[in-house]
Amino acid sequence: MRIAVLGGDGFVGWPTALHLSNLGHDIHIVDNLSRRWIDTELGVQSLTPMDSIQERCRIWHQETGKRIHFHLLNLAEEFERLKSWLAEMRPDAVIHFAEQRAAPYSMKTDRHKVYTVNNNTNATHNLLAALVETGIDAHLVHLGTMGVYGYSSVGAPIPEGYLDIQIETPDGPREQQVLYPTRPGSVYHMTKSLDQIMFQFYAQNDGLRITDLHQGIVWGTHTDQTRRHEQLINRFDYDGDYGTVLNRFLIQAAIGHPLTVHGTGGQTRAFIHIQDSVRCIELALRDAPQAGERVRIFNQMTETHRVRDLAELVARLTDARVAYLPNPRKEADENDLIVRNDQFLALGLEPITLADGLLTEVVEVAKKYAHRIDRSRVPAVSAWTKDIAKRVEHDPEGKRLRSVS
Ligand code: USQ
Repeated sequence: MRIAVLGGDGFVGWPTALHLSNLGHDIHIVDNLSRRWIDTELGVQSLTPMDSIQERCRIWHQETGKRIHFHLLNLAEEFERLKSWLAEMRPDAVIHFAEQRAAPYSMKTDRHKVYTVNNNTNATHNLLAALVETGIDAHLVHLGTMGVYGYSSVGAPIPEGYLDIQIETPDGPREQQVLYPTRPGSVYHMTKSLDQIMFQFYAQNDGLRITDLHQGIVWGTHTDQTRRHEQLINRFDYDGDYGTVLNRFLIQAAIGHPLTVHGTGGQTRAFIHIQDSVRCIELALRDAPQAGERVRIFNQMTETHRVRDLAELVARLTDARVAYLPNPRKEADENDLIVRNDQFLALGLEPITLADGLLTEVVEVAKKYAHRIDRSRVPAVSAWTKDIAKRVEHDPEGKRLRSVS
């Protein structure tokens, strides 16, 4: 298949492009390199040394003889170019990762909120409108998030996208399936909730064939392909905005930084290893819906864990210290989470779990590149509201206190 990977320079996009190229697909990465610009804005860099996208593609060709093509294009702002590009390339499938994906970044300031909404909703809508206009019958696979469901304890398993409901009508009760009510916890998560409505409309109105993957928190860094050459290495974020919780704990442990648990650490979240993430995308691609079918929704996760349990697990493995900090986010202190993921299991996914020994691999990677870490960028300081901002901990290591004593 000819596959367009939109956002193929990112944390999940890059290993997905490699995985699918390895399987023999003709891969075209479309990216505006915004993630690299955001690193510059924030004054941080990936823990792992990441080459330019052109160099990465060159090394892949040198290693495998396969080509990955790169196209510089801004999906959210260059609608006409997107349309002509699609008309020329006519992909069989489009994988859409091209969105700003960090909740803390989306909550930093009003400017970051506006950027995230403009970028994410325009990117998605431009893509949908361009597919209709060019008449391309590509299977669109979108990277959504488990966060669209919200994290309040409901006491029942979260279904895969749709909720069975019963409504009272004058003729008696009637069964219906509706999109699971969304309850986003950040501006970023809100944009993914808006995406769901756009997908529903375009599938119903224009017969677009769409799969939405509600992904949990990705952990790990290497996949079978990124391991093949030092210069194919994946990016790996540790900073307070882009680093995600389990990867952050593992990196913090590697550099002797206290593990930064927000609040009581009672938040339960869904997780998936990066290797399973790329495998799920392959499985979803093979199982395309027909035109006229409703949006197919998968929960792309393999296990759930409480944040403090993860911190304690990492602390046991590495002798790290756990620091319970004021939570910069507005979220439930404690929640339960049970999630259905039957569809991927039925398609043959064999989940990699935390028990599989890969936690120490991440610590080893972090130790190798520890010299690239700026410790001052480790604390998570983006606050969800102005009131919360007053209590954010900028100094979990207590350096300021030590310097005056
Ligand atoms: N947390 C800590 N300490 C930290 C960092 C985070 O306790 O140092 C807590 C947060 O308060 C939160 C939980 O860990 O309760 C998860 O935070 P996260 O940064 O790992 O994940 P999140 O902001 O939800 O976003 C990430 C990805 C996003 C993806 C989402 C999947 O950045 O792109 O959509 O995970 S999910 O969480 O299932 O919605």
